[in-house]
Amino acid sequence: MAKRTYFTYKGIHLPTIGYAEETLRRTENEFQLLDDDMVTVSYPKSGTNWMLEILGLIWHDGDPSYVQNTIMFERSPWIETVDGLEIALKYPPPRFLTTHLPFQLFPKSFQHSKSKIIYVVRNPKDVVASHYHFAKFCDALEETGTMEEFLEKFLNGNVVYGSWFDHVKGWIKLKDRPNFFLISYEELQQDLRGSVERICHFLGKELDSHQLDAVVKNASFQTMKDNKMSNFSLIPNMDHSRGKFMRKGISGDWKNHFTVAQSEHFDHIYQEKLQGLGVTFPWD
Ligand code: PPS
Repeated sequence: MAKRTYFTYKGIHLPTIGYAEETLRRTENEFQLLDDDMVTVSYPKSGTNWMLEILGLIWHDGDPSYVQNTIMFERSPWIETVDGLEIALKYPPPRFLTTHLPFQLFPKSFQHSKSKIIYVVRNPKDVVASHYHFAKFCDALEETGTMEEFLEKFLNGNVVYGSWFDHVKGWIKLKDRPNFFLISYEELQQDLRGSVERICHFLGKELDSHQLDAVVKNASFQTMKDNKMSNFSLIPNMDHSRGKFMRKGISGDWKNHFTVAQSEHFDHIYQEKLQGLGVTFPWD
């Protein structure tokens, strides 16, 4: 296997596999967002693909055949990746798009568009645990080292897509805009049906109670785990014998990985960095 490396674009680390400076430049400066675009935005490992499954199901009235027959990066391409940008450019509107980009690298055309943003956020400690395991088998990601070493890198923003704190702070600034919808992984877990109803409302899509039930059933962890179009088993550059993308799908797994001292250190930095954010998350 080739040595895993990142390059840096405007201060943000990104994998050399699947990404290129020229694509990032085009995405930021040339890509035209359309008023009817629906963009899922998240920091990696926050429940992005869960949201894509939910959106694909909502858009097809709960019928799972679309998400079972179309791979997730075709359903909702990542606009900052080399292949994703090309798919997005050929996508007939209305488009579902995805990105992990921090706000400052998002397409500038957003300023003049009414495109809808769904921002998915997750307890950063669970993001750490999820990334730590994902990096063991995803060849695009750098080796994490020990949990202690990875934690320091994460807290310093020295990881892929940069600082979690800056990502959240950058995007949360949009929280009062009518085309911005904030939802957490934890809310999806606590009340998936209610969350789906809220997402439908935001998208202006009405579903009857049977259709809602079908979305909830088909977006469950187990159903997604069995869906090869969503469970990453068809994605290249991954050694699936070393781990699974659909790993645990729970909240609080960080407790199995952090020491008490690591958790306290994390809390200290978290409070310092997110002071005055004006938003309370389910894990706060
Ligand atoms: S990525 O690689 O950045 O796009 O990953 P992302 O999709 O953002 O996040 C992956 C984590 O989401 C979990 N997941 C789910 N949890 C509950 N229910 C469903 N349906 C679901 N689908 C995905 C997935 O298991 C990863 O979390 P961990 O903690 O590693 O299990």
